[in-house]
Amino acid sequence: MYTQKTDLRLRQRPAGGLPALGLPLRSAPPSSSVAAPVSSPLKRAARWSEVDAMDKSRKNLLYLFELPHDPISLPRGGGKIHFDLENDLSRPPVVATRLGGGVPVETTPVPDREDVLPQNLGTAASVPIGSPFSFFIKSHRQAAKDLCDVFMRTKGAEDLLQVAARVHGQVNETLFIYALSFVILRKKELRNVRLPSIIEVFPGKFIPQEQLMKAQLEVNRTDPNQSEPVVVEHGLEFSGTHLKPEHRLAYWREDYGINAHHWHWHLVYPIDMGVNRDRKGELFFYMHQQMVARYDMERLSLGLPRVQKLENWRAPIEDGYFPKLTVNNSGRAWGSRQDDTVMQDFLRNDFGLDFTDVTDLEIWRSRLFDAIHQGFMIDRAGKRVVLSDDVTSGKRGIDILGDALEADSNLSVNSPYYGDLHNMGHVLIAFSHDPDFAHKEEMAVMGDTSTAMRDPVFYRWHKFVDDTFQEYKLMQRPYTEQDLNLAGVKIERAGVVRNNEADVLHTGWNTRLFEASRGLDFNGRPVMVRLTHLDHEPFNYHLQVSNSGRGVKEVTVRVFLAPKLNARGQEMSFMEQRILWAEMDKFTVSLKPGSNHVVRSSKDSSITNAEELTFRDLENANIDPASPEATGFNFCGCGWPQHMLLPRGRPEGMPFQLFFMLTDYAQDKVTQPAARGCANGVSFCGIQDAKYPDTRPMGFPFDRRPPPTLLDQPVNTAADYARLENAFIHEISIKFLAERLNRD
Ligand code: CUO
Repeated sequence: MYTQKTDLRLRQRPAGGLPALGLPLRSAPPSSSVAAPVSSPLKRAARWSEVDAMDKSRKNLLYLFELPHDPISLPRGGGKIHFDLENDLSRPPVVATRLGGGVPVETTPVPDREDVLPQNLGTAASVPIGSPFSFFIKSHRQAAKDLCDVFMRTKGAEDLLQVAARVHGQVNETLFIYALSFVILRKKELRNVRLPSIIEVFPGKFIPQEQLMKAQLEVNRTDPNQSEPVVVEHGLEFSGTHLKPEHRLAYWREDYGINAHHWHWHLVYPIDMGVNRDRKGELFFYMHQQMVARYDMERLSLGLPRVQKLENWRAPIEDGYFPKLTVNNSGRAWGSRQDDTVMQDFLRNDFGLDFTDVTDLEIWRSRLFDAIHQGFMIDRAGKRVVLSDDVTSGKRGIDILGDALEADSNLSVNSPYYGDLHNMGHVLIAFSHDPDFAHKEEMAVMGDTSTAMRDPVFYRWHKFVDDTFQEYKLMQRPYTEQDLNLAGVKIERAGVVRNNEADVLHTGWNTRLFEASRGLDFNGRPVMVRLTHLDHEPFNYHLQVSNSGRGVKEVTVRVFLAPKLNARGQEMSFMEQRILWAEMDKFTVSLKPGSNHVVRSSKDSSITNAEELTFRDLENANIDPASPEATGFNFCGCGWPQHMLLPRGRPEGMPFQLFFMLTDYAQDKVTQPAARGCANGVSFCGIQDAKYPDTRPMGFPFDRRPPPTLLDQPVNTAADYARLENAFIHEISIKFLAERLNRD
């Protein structure tokens, strides 16, 4: 139900957590200690006005993310910001009425320029405005590349602002936001610019049409001069009823944070964009494997069996999905899929994509499996490319396989031969309701990285993808005692503490406000949406570690979580539990000789992103990037949402196991220059412009089958790894408190 409220507090930030952050992050004043020619007051003033102008341009970039479906000349920032386009024939008359309402308006003139004429944008305009954009579709990727190239050619914030403002309205809205985000993340001079949450940019991709309509009706009903926002609620009903068992997980699949994370991940690890980040193919495997593991933990919490891979592409897909979302602001709906729909050959002519048959997917799969079992791929010259994770230089096999399976056609060792399996799987599923365009239906949510995780079939598809990677991983030799052991350090005890209580963690419902009126126009009125989501009470890991050496020892602490019991209520073998282990944290500590007490907050997890940044956060903050408190902000929105760090568990408590392992940091360490910026959620997102900061294969030590024996005894369960002194396994309970969660 919608209600009108005046309470506009966004969710409270955790104590000692991050203060508001935003645009512009002010450049530090020129340091007096730097030897520089003495400048006159006039010159100094000129320099400061340049700095101010740069800040203003950076700040105004934020407003290019507002109202992506509306003309750029429509006022933004609550009516305070206006882009005034020279020779803008499309300028709507409504602009005039919205300006000059007593609010001081900051106008940015946008002159006409040649380089943004349609003929200079390559294929960027080929994706229709008002329709979905899919990074899984090759022609759309090309359009994105062409637009990113135009934006990348700009020089500085002001130039990008001018070019982007002129391109706005000429290209597909999602494509525009994608390209703008891509460039901001990659241009050095824009390193301090932060992206607003994708939820506020495209509320229609996160909030069902019904709620948005309620907000519009409420806006229409109330006094137009009222400045208080309309607030609508969304949750926990989400997209279906519990008649279907799968709907019990809708709160998880439709969570705003995991979908925003997935959008961001594909933005920072794009394919076919000429981006070759360190271990990109391997991270594609690992990040998606971990998402499936977390989905399985949630399923087991609800008494549902683990997800089944989608491997027979000729059989009906049992579960349909009806997203109830709209593609644009004219109410066009995303495609939906009935129960028992069968994947079919892709025969649409509206995407500039070659027709692709289910048989093509089957052939690519078969070739990939041949490569996995033979231990090599064949490159375009017919040469063997060996697949092995035991390499001393060059790419690991998992990385090569990831590039070929995802696939990145520039990085795949043989793109015509190994094809485009994972991407085209998304596409065939996303169009299975209208594969030949007979019904003129839109793409379904599986086609968009910010919506795909809503659909139950996403996990079945990715379970198949992961099983293919696991087939490869099981071909690798098991780790030896030497690989797993670390002499001289011993975990004496380890566990978790929440609010002075040991080993019992709490989950439940919390809410979060987003400003829907930043992305959609509600007659210029503010509209907030209150989303209900899973959350947990923060906790600390405690480890008692002894170092028997004479010197300080630097170690990597690896922390994993998995359910103790399977869906039948039985304890799991090592192999059954192996790919259920979810990484919770990974960090480095220096152990002094003797006894050490290590405490680590759950808020500092190596997989999580602190919080989605709203437009308000970005507008209100003003932080010097050189200040110590700014270091916490050096991220770019990638990372698993902190509120989804724990699986929900059960009301009566559910047994989980924590697994801790210490490894030698001297061996794990990656030598690289200190990186600034975009360095949180590193286990899932890496570090921008730097190598992935851990030399071990991702998922170590659970990425391979165990050795038959360890310390002369058989290995049957994960607890057998804990025979090593540098490892520890510990049982905890996770209790689901629903509305009774302590939200302080
Ligand atoms: Cu992220 Cu299939 O790669 O969704």
